[in-house]
Amino acid sequence: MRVLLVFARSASGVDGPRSVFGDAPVSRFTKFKDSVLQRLIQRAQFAVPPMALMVLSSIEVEGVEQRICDMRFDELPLDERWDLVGITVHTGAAREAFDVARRFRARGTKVVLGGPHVTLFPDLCANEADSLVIGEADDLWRVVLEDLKRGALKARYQSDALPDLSIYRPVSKRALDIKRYFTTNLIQTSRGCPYRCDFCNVYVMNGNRSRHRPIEHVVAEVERFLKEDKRIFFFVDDTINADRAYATELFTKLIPYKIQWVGQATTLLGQQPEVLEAFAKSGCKGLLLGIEGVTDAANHSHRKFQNKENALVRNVKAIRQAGICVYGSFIYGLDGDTLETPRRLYDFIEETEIDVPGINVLRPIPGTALFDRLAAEGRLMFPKDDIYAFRYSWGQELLCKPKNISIEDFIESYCDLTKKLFTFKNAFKRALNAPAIPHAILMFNLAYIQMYGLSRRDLRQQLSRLKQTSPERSRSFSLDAKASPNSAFRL
Ligand code: B12
Ligand code: SF4
Repeated sequence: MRVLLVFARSASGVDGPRSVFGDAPVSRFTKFKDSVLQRLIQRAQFAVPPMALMVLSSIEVEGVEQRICDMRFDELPLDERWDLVGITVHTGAAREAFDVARRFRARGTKVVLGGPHVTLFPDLCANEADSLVIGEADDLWRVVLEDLKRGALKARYQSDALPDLSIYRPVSKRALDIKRYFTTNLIQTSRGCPYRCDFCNVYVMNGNRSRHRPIEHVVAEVERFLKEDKRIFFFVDDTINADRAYATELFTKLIPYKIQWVGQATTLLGQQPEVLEAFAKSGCKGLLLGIEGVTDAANHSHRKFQNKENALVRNVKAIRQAGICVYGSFIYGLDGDTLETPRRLYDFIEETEIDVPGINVLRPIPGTALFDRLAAEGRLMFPKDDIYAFRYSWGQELLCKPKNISIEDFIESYCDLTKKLFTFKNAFKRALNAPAIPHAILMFNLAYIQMYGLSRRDLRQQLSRLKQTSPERSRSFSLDAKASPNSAFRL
């Protein structure tokens, strides 16, 4: 039996930044430059394989052959015969995923959907598939494939408990075209998160505590992966240092393998010397830190309590001093933010010498506590019930009204901040200053000149469209400053 696993690309963002206002007039040169850079950025920067589909295609069932179609690279093989098509559905790319489902179903092929959006909104997905898999599918996928063989596919698969991660489940790369990716060494050591930031839903989908794979399984995976691909490793865990003892033991055991790796950690790492040392010695070259806001007021307004204002600068500096580059992930537009925030973000980035700053706009993902709250407060700028309205982009559109800043001031201050941060001079300065992987730091910063330029163009386009819409619409989005000071932020 032949099973195809599909990863759909999103409308814009890391899968290749494109304007979300495609019909807005731009010069021919800009059009050409955008399309060249879009392809370059997609290939060079973020092209890692979809881990969920690696996991599913590693589950072996006799008589079943599984293939991956990554739509960032491949055309859909619509004319081949498939016994089942499985599609991973992310909320911001649900439109694309459902479109793929419809095209296969129109040809009589059975479709099963899974992934974060299905886990969060099974009822909204039911009409788009023959079968749904709700939640983590490590055990359920085998059941689906066995049922397929028996011709007895069920409408829903869901288990009462989260999968037991202590079971040995080796991840294989056999369904991947290894060469096309930036790296295929993706490893997940844990699932779930002990925190509850209101703009996130990891703790809802994967549980509110960390569950770990046994250390020996992870070490064996590193050893096996190294035989096929010697490139950098990406530990996809959301908070790789959440469990200090586990992280210290795991990465100490990885020291002899002399790998290079990147991952995602909390800022508390700066206060965990033993973990930091194990990370640095085992080849950690860069970490994404979810800093979000630089004040307690901003972070606490979104239930992010683990980042303490008075420790943030020290923690970031400690991590960089250990030889690890920092990708600082910030959010502008948090409820505690004011027009003073861009200057504070800028000063923080200068003081800590963060290697790659990422300035995100607050995005209410459906299914998060933030989404529900903003919907109740009437601050969403898209229809609550339109599941297609929320799409992944690169901060190119404002999706909710900031609490203390008018939309106009917000967009202008965002533009000023990102213009000042992402320049050729800063890109080279950050690369020269980087504690490790200077080429990657340069590449990221250069790509961001283009990507944030696109965001500015699109946000201004959104603003001018908002101003042109009917009086009721612009009044409901309140373009007039409610509580914002008059002085727009200028650097
Ligand atoms: C690694 C990662 C990335 C990487 C790699 C993405 C990639 N190419 O795979 C990078 C950094 C590039 C990235 C980018 C983005 N990401 Co991301 N990312 C993650 C992260 C941390 C881990 C995902 C992962 O690999 N998990 C491991 C696999 C094994 O687990 P899984 O994906 O949950 O899959 C299981 C089940 O869902 C299910 N399943 C999944 N697919 C399918 C399909 C079928 C057919 C079946 C049966 C089952 C099934 O079975 C799997 C095994 O149990 C998650 C957070 C998290 N903890 O999940 C966020 C997460 C997936 N990302 C998210 C977001 C928002 C983004 C971005 C939009 C960020 C941005 N602003 O640009 C982009 C979008 C890119 C894109 N098109 O997907 C959100 C998605 C929310 C949602 N409701 O859809 C998450 C959940 C984080 C969050 N805070 O909410 N991301
Ligand atoms: S943002 Fe990070 S720390 Fe907060 S709940 Fe999500 S995964 Fe956990």
